[in-house]
Amino acid sequence: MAETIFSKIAAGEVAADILYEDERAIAFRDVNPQAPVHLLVIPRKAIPTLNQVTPDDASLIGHLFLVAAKVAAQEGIAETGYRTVVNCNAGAGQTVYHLHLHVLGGRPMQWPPG
Ligand code: IU
Repeated sequence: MAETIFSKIAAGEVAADILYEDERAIAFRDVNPQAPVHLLVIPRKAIPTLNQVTPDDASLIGHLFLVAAKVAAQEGIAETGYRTVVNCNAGAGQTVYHLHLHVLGGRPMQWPPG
């Protein structure tokens, strides 16, 4: 599978502003934030998009959401509210083909998203 910038961050080969990491996931600040708080939660496992997630990944995907909630609380946005987003493929705006969960907060969110 093609290496991405996120697999390099996961391997420690590229620096990122990391807020949390464990054996399965890493959370770091997005370099081009779309909200006052904009974090990304990625699995260490290189999965290109949500379409390649299998039933064997179910626990991992749940873990990503637990990490998202943890870092949202750390950043002080848990109570006011935040949004989690997974863009799947180009039509949804995916640009990095390593599965990631966006965590956005610190401002009012609009619905529907653009
Ligand atoms: P997307 O869902 O694939 O569009 O999200 C990719 C995100 O990764 C996007 O918000 C970028 O700003 C962010 N990002 C990053 O944080 N660090 C990087 O080195 C690169 C992209 I390339």
